[in-house]
Amino acid sequence: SIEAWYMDSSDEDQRKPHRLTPNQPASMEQLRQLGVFHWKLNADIYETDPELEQIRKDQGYSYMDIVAVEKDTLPHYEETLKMFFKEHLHLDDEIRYILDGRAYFDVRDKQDRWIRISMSKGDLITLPAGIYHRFTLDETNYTKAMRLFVGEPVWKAYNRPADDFEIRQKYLASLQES
Ligand code: KMT
Ligand code: NI
Repeated sequence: SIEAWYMDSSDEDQRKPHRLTPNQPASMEQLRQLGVFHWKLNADIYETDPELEQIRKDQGYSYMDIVAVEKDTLPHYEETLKMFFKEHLHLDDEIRYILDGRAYFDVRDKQDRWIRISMSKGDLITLPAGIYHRFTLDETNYTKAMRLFVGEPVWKAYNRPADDFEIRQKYLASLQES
């Protein structure tokens, strides 16, 4: 499973872990209740991995591309990272598979507290449409991620507040049931 924890509220370097003292872990069950799902795969064989194939088939992830998030290869690196770290939502699920390096995905829990999810090579995560979240590199400053999508990808992000979207209301309603 992946490690996740509640964040402190300090504004210092987003790439630091920002754990509480003492550390307050968030469990996989808590993440599931927020609609966040996780698989651990063998990223060394992603090009031919039957497990990944099966997930893509089952979930309808027809689209995929690969993005390296590092200073020398990602166009508009600083700007893009700033954008990724602004709290936002999407109208579709966000599905990311870490092929190399590390990264953090932060998601809001039901009480609007930040949970930091530590992702490294082999971690595949799905964030539900309508969840407020953000993304950052950690202090190693490098990750390579596969982006998956059902059908033609739509990357548009809506920064918070985006509460009037139907998908946001639908997401909130889904939390009531879990
Ligand atoms: C998003 O919308 O939060 C992202 O795409 C995060 C970066 S994935 C390399
Ligand atoms: Ni996003």
